[in-house]
Amino acid sequence: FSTAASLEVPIKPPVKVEYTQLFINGQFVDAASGKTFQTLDPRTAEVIAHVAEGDAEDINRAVAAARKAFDEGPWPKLTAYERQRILLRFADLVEEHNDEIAALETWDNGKPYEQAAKIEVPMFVRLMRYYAGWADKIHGMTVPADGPYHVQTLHEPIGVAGQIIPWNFPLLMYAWKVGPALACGNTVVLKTAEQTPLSALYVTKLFHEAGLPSGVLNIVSGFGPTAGAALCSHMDVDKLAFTGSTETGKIILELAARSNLKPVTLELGGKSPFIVCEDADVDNAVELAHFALFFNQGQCCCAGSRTYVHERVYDEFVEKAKARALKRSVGDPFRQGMEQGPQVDSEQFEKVLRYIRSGVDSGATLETGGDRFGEKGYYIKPTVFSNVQDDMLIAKDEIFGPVQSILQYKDLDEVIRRANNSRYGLAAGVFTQSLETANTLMRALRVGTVWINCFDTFDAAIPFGGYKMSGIGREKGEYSLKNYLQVKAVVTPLKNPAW
Ligand code: TXE
Repeated sequence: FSTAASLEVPIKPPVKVEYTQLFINGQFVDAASGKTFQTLDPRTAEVIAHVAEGDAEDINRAVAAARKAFDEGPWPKLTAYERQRILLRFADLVEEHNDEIAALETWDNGKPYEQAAKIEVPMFVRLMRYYAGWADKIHGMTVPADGPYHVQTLHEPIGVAGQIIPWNFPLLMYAWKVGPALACGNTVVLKTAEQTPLSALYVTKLFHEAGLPSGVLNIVSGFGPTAGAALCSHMDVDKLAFTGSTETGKIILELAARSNLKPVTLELGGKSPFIVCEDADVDNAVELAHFALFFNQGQCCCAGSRTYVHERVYDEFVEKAKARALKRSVGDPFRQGMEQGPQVDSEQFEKVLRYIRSGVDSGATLETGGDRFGEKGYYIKPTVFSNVQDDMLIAKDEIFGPVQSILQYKDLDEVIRRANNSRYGLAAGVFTQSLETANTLMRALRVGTVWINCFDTFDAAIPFGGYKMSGIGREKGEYSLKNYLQVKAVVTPLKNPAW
């Protein structure tokens, strides 16, 4: 790993924090309670800014603004082309401010600046342009019904969407949620994660510079049990979308059911298998499996966190996976060439270290890592376990950190059974040169995404979501629009009835 000494003097982020208030009805405002909370720099645990802390009263204000913008216009009443142009202008503005936005994201979250600047902000722009493209292509159908009737369907926006996002990809989660909701003509109240409130406020200001009318998109920073729960229980919210833990997903579904039965889409945790087949080129498999797990400090819902390796290549794979982890550059995420920064906060940091201890205690072999990196902040050494068994906690639970668990298998039927034996079903990776093996696995795995000889390929058009306890519904792609549209059937007799 890169030297811990380099962490002592953190690089000054090339951006200032300009916006820390809530954004309601087109304006930055303080929380009704006047309260604020601290957002911390995960490199040092020092305060970056004090951010307005929204709670139920602010959610009420935000929902009222979104309701008015939906019921009285202008948003759903604009032509689809006008909405599209605003989304496109917004994408252009974000592109112009790429580097400041990336710096805010890195500062608040700890992810490598190069990743934020070269992958995530450009992907945000791509997603917004993708959804802008849909805005004027949403239409219903004519339906051939029995009898003398003309039958058509209208695809209408649902209304006010409540959206709750996590901290691992604050900007991309914003784009996945806000993009389809607004393209379909809904209005939105978005609650950001308490760990990472800053980038959403910055881009929402740009959205209004691009011409977004007041009240259409409202941002409430704050905590889950207060602001988040109030949004989920609100009787005037017509739809919920959530990304986060499976535990919180259950609470959200319950709050929706107990209030007004609003429909809910959930994108939850995972424990994705990455299957290295016996014919695999080991060097390439090691590199891809490493990326599949360690990307974004291991804080990905779809991380390839159960690395199943065929017994024929197992020993070689373990040795090379360890060598690759030892080479991973860990350090200040603003430094060039860093592959890994700190975990997002002390809670996640402690959680990952607890799982590492549990791996050791349950008898897995700690090949490398296993401890914090440096003295300050939330850095963790890239960690590799071999000899992991399916019943160990590190093979069952979502660790959400830089901890690779390698398991051995003998044949395809066995690995299919073991890979599917999970409460999760978000994604899977398959590494093989055999088309037949790829096709067998692709059909047998009960997951929402199968990446064959690739991983984390996230195009705007590719749907994403989970089987089983990894979620309900799909985001991105055409499938995501369904979450934000109602279907109205309209039946008209062909002639005026005789009465
Ligand atoms: O998640 P929470 P946390 C997993 C990952 C991680 C674990 C815990 O394993 O270690 O979850 O992370 C809001 N009503 N993922 O505690 O609680 C909260 O404010 C309404 C996987 O951060 O699910 C935040 O905005 N909202 C994941 C959001 O939910 C509530 C990404 C996520 O927080 C709420 C993040 C409540 N009662 C964590 N309680 C993924 N799928 O990518 C919390 N929130």
